[in-house]
Amino acid sequence: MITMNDARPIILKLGGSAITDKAVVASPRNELINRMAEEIKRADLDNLIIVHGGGSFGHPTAAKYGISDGYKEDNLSQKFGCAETHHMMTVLNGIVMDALILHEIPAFSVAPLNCIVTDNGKIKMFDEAALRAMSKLSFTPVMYGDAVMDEKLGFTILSGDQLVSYLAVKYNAERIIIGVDTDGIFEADPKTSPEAKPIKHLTLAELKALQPKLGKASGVDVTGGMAGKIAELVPAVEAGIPVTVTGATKGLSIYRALTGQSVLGTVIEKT
Ligand code: IP8
Repeated sequence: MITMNDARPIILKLGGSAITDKAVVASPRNELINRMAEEIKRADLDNLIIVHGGGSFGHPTAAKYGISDGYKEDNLSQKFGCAETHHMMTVLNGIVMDALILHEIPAFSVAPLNCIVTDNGKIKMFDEAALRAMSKLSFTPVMYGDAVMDEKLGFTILSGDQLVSYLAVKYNAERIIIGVDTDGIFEADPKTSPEAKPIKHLTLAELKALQPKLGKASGVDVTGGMAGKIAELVPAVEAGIPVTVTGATKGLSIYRALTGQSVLGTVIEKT
């Protein structure tokens, strides 16, 4: 008999700012991606779902063709741009998958374009059969922010953060870990305000109050930088799922966060 894994999942987001150089189009941070894969392997979890962001692969193409705003009638170049955006994401996903497979993690790539349809930017339909079957056998599904088909807009961009929040609520995740290129959330954007102080803990109410002050992302970002990320995470926090935002680019934060140890960064909880 096959043993089924029904543990609550841990959802790990590898932020686009951590896995790519957002200042240069289509530039993966290979060494960092490999280090993250090493940390994920070391944590040795059998209930992990990974989602990664678009960074300098997805965002520049999506911005160039206005993909988030949807299909403008008879705009052939925009259709090409939508296809190119998805393709760029599959290229980045391939690089992430290379690292995971190299580290002998039983990871399967699951393209959101092929199993999700949104309605005005929000996930409406998710064909979860494959993901559920993978998780039951303790494979690690790897999804990503993607260009997806949308019932109202024709197509749009689904952010990795909306996906993280959606999956967390749907599968009652144990927790969410967001790996970024700063040590968590700061009182203001630390890249433009170096004196900004890091925040260790946020309640949902504090998070909502802070949101307008958070920075837009550095580089091109069609899904709204840290403020956009936080807005997408609210439903998961409301559902009682704790979120840890930590630096993925140095130390062993990903490993430590995955194994439930304290990390430099911000913990967001409902109360
Ligand atoms: O980096 C957006 O995902 P995110 C993906 O998680 C694309 O916001 C295609 C721009």
